[in-house]
Amino acid sequence: PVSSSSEASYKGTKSAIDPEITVQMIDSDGPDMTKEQFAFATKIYFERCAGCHGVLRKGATGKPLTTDITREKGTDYLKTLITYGSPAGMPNWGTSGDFTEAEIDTLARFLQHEPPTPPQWGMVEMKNSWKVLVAPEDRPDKPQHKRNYENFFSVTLRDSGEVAIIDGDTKEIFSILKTGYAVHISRTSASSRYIYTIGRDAKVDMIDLFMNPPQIVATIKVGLEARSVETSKYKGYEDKYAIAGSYWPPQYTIMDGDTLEPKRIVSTRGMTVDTQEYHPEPRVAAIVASHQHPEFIVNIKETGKILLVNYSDIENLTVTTINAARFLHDGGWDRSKRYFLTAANQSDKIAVIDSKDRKLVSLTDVDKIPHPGRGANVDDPDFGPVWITSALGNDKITFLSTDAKGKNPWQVVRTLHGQGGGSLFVKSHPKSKNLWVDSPLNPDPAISQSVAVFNVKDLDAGFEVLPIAEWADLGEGAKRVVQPEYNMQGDEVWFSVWNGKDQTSAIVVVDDKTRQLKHVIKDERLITPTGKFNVHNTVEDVY
Ligand code: DHE
Repeated sequence: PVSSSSEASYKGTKSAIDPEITVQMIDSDGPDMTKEQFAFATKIYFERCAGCHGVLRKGATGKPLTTDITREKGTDYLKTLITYGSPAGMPNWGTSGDFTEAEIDTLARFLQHEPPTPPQWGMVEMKNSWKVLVAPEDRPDKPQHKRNYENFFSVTLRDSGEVAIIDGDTKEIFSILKTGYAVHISRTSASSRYIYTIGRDAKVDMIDLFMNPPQIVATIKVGLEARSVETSKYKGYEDKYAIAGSYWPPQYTIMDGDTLEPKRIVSTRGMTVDTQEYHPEPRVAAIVASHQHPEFIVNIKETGKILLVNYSDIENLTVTTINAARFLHDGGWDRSKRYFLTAANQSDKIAVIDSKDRKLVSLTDVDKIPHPGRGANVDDPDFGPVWITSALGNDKITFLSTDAKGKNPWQVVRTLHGQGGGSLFVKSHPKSKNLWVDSPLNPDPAISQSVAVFNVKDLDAGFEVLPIAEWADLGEGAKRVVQPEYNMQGDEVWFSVWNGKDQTSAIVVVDDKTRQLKHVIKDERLITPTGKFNVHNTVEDVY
């Protein structure tokens, strides 16, 4: 159901790591190659392969490619695999025309050499990259504008490495700020005042929404490659800390919430949850802030462990390690904000963590490659409170009961069929009866350019399809409709219409009650909008 090219483009985003800074060794045990060929292959590997196979080739969504394996397989076998791909999800880089035969030969040889290793990134590198642009004492003590900043949206402009701060009340772009490379997500401080963004290049930027217009007040690089950032939300620790998780080096960094001064860097290297083998590159995936304790909940992808990092005393850091399953990716809270539900996407499981008692309460089986984003919480007419995920690998929308005292807590109580596979995000709101399901990676443009909406009160009635991209009226391009996000009031849903870098993109605002088009935000500065994070909903974990 998902074309390998769209899935590969999703998983295999070009790495932010500059191949030139890696330690390269052409050792004598691998097949012959020149220095130039080795450098070329390193570059291609980081651009196209590392996302799935890992920088050190230990494997994640893609199979391990360590030299003990690749040397046994040999050059011819590897060339065939790279050329034709595999049903397991390996793209057909040769027959697709992406690489020539000679390039594939170079890659096959390269894989039989030890992997080039990017440098580590510790306190010295962090401090060198850290800048406080406006010191806390020089910042305004109240908003310098009349806008309702709790209803701002921080919008990822992926391919320009920027975020747009859009006023949810007026739909005006208030500010566009240069952030990290292929910036990924935004999270808000507990007070709603600051937005923290993370680039794929591990650059964290801190934006002050009191300023007119909002500006970046501090910045730091916490590694070479990253996806997640979060802030402390527990009572008494509002705005005190920020945390960022890195893919490379595999580590998380706790920073001062006001200035991003790095305080504590913790490596995630260690043993996998199941076979208990050493993994040199366990990447940090989703991070959420606990509401039950002064803790961050940190998903470690390759080891399949969930860490509860207690920030009440960062000099004597307490970390509870919960064994879950490989390969942890994204997740969110149930409506009580006590249980964290997160996808172990290659194991096809949802892990459920009780953040109060600090333990795993369920590892629930679901269908191929769950991908919830933060998920959606609704009241099912038959089963009460449920948390919902859609999937990359099939059209199923899976409901897990979150009624901890009910009959089937954490079990799958309902499965609906949506438009098709290639879904990334679902969304609802406590004030809404709608459940929205996107499908941006579906190979059929009619499906990737529209969205399905279910009536929560009448789930058997099936879904309505809204032609979001058509409403945006953009002309040429892929125009993938991605990531529903509500406004603060819960009466509008915003969608990104994600087009190519040189094409026109838009944000489409739908009236939640009538499901009619309300507004299109079209502006040449809106380059490749993807994720949108409403300040109020992000602070309060409303989804
Ligand atoms: Fe994401 C969340 C990683 C590709 C849009 N993405 C996340 C999170 C992780 C992650 C770990 C959870 C962060 C958290 O909650 O703390 N994403 C990755 C990848 O590793 C991957 C597969 C490939 C890559 O190389 O980056 C990847 N992601 C994408 C995209 O191609 C998307 C669709 C477009 C884009 O902007 O790059 C994309 N990811 C998003 C969005 C969220 C996200 C919008 C937050 C969803 C939310 O509602 O919380």
